[in-house]
Amino acid sequence: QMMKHAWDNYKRYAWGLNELKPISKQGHSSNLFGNIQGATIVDALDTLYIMEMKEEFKEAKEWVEKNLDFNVNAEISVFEVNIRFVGGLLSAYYLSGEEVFRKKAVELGEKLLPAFNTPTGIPWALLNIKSGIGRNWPWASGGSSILAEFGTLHLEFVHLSHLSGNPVFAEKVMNIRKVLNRLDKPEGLYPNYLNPSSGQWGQHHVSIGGLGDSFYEYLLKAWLMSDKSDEEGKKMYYEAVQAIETHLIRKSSGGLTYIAEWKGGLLEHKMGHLTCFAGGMFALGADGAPSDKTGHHIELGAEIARTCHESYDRTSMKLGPEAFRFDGGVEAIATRQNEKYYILRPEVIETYMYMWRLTHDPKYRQWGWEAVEALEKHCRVDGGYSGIRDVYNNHESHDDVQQSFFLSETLKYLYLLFSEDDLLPFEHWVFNTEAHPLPVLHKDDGNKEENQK
Ligand code: DMJ
Repeated sequence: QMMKHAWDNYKRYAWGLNELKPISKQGHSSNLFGNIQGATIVDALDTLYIMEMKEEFKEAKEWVEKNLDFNVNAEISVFEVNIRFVGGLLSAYYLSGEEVFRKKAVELGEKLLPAFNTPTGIPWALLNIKSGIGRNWPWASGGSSILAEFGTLHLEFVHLSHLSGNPVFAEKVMNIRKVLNRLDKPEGLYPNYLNPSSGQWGQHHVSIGGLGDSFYEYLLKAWLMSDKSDEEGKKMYYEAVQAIETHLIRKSSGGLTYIAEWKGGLLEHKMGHLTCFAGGMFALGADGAPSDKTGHHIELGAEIARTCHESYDRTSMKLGPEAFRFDGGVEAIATRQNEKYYILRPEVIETYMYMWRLTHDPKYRQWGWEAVEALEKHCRVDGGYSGIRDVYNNHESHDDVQQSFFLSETLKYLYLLFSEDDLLPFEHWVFNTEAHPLPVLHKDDGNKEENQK
């Protein structure tokens, strides 16, 4: 019903546009997608499919067939378009088998290729998909590309090669690894900034939240998606986690485990909402950890889940802030006004879903239900769902945006949290960072296809 409310209102007030403004009841355009349109439709396709909302899926598919157009003069974020559009189309294809989604995914993948035309092959952050000219965010350290952006293309690009028969996509992302493996890493950590021309790190800032997060997620998932044959991805993941544990993970005096940020060797005792995905990641990776560490990685996941739940529980609205701190006498609380907002993000619920699947401890469903109640009470409005400006206030000030990831991630992870484990089982599916499920490429898949021919 939550999905229906979000979808129906998007359809009523913003159909074909990127996102919905649920208070002003009109479309919302974000410059992340240039003038590519329909972000909510593409992001929501697989959620509609999984929830068996057949009519809605059909109308979404028809829109994609008739209107999704990449021949536009648009400067886009390579990362955002990849995780939401390429990822959304790939999942829709694998779930439904409808050829249109495969075709559109490959077409869009080809449009993204000029982003890799840099001296090192580390892609630009921004690309004009008509001219093929790329550049980086003007705010990024010394013209650098961002770790979480160029490090979050791997899963989708491996599938693009698999589905198109063209190795170029996989080659591009394998080269990113090669560049990273040639570089010295400070204390074994990966800085968030890398210059695509010189191939050198920018500022030595390290984060498992914004600017770093999904790079680590994709190392683990690349290994899982390869049916555990990508040994390089596996090694890079477990070595990175080791360095994160040593240098970034700390325990507060009140006993809460958190992941701090690292700035040139100094710790900032702050954890972002985005960082909360790491609980699920640690638990998902527990199985592949050295045998004496399996329980430890699950435990780490459980501790991060608990800390992130506290960040929700310590607000008036029971929804978590964008960032919370462990200094100046506070624990798991936002202290700065500009960190008190909640924009319908999924990461905490994502971690509950992984923890539930991997432990079946009922508290994760209880915590998920608390989030449902809070969303219904504070974010649901007549025209859809809106983010909140200050979760510590007793009165809602809505930000008037229904983010597309609310439909692709937050609602999907909630649905999975309350479903049986055999809906998208982990042995066969990995979720991209926008919660789009991609099938594990089993080692004998190639032979199977050969045999079928
Ligand atoms: C989503 O687009 C993805 O989850 C991404 O990895 C991080 N930010 C948003 C959700 O918060």
